[in-house]
Amino acid sequence: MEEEVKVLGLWASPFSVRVQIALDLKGINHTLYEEDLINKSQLLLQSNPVHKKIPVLIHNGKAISESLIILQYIDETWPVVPLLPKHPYERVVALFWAAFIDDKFSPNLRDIHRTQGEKQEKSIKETMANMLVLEEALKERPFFGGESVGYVDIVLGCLAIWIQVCEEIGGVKLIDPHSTPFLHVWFERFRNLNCVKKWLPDFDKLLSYGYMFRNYFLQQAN
Ligand SMILES: N[C@@H](CCC(=O)N[C@@H](CS)C(=O)NCC(=O)O)C(=O)O
Repeated sequence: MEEEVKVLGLWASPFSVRVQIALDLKGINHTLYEEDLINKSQLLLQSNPVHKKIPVLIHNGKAISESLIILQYIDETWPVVPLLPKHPYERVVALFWAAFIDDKFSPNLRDIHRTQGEKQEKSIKETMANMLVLEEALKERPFFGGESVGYVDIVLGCLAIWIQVCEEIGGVKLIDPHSTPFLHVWFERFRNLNCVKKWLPDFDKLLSYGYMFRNYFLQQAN
């Protein structure tokens, strides 16, 4: 049967890029429908009525929301090149780190981008501490998934270009060859994979986009 695979997403969204990379790794072609987040499409509102957020994967007419859940769906639907380990313990360890990245790491990183002054300084400190936690979790392995790229690599790797944007905006080094040497090498390894480099946003383009949204959020906060 001919598969119909649509992604409602946005080039700059790390959550959306996660889905594109996972599909690519599995050798599944998709069509990206770029969303305007200020003026969301009817298709997005109907497909994700609870959160009204991208990404949404629409597979043969069925909609799946939330990037971490979409990655699990992709992994189970197309088991070739597994993302999550089969062993129950290793599997929950990967899910644990993905939850840490989205519940703790990512909100602090986002605040470097969206805030200034004391609030920004606090989020920089917390992000630096979280980077050390992730450095310890990775250790000397080539990937969080072991010898090859896996679930946690995709979850964190898609945020790494945003980490670089936040380094520029916050005037700080977060992925540092001295304080986080394993993460530093890991990110270079990850971004150079064929299934990754064609979907990761261009740094300069993302930086301009980041500054535009930063100004918007700072104005909203006043
Ligand atoms: N937990 C969600 C987060 C997705 C998310 O934050 N999407 C943003 C774009 S990066 C969005 O759609 N924002 C629109 C809005 O909040 O109205 C996931 O992992 O899919």
